[in-house]
Amino acid sequence: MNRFATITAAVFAATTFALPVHAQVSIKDPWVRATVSQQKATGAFMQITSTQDARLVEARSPVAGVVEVHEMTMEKDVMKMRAVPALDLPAGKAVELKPGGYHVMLMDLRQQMKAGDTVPLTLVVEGKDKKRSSVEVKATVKPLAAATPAKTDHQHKH
Ligand SMILES: [Cu+2]
Repeated sequence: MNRFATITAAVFAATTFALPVHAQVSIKDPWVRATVSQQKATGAFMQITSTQDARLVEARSPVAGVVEVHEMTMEKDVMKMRAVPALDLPAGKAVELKPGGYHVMLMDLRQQMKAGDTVPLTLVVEGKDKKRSSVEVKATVKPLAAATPAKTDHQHKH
């Protein structure tokens, strides 16, 4: 019991104090979009703030075979996603990963993402000195409906 409590505390501490010497990275509101059964991919979203200039260079999760940092853009009314090699985290600026923009793409899912579940993510952040640190994140799975970005035009019934 005590031992478990200690481990839990260590995990939470890591979320904020992963880079005590170089930069501190904090993660706000991490969440994962719920999936339906057989769905093989989904996105993880959050706000990342680093105290010093850094870059998000890698993400991992035990629930997915492949994890990439993606950027979503609109090209001629078509949503396109592409993997980015790194996401800049300018000092003191909250970088938002959200539907329709940057996201952590979870692919080759090993299980269904059910609302209310907690998904562990590991973010690898590289400082200016090229030193890498990992940040442990616990993301909450949110239901599909709530997670869908507002597109009222498309949802109106005429
Ligand atoms: Cu994607």
